[in-house]
Amino acid sequence: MNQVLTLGIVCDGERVLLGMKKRGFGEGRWNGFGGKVEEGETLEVALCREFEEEVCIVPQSYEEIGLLKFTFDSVPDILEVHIFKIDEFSGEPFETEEMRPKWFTHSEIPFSDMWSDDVYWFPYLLESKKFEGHFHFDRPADKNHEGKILGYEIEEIF
Ligand code: 8OG
Repeated sequence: MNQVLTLGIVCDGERVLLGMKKRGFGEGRWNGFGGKVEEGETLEVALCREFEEEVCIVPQSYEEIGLLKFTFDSVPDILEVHIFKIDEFSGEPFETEEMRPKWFTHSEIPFSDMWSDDVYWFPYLLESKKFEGHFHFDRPADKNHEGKILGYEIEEIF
């Protein structure tokens, strides 16, 4: 079964807004904000709902800039993550039970404390280039183990 998720990164000039995941899947890592798209929701509605729940802001101006597919050895499921670049939002970023937000300049982005694939595709996002990518891992991530990238491809799309 394919699982569809959103992930939004707020970009404000030289800064990006990330959140430290405080609990659950991805705990202890910095990431953008997002999550599973629920039945009947559009990607945009799901994105805005997750932002409001996780960091108390609502995206106002955004575009889908990337599509990432994640596959795993011996698992038929594909994870499809739609990446949004957000240029404007309403409200003020606020810490919630799930996420602690923090602004990072481009040169400070903490890749060693992020998902291991992020270092490959963040440059496209930061340069506002549309992209598609596929990462194949040895296993799906769980709480204690992220899985190892066995292969990947990523390309700019026009
Ligand atoms: O609802 P939940 O917290 O489970 O959603 C997971 C979030 O993590 C969702 O926004 C999609 C995102 N995500 C993955 N895999 C990866 C990844 O490899 N890198 C990054 N940066 N985010 C990911 O599911």
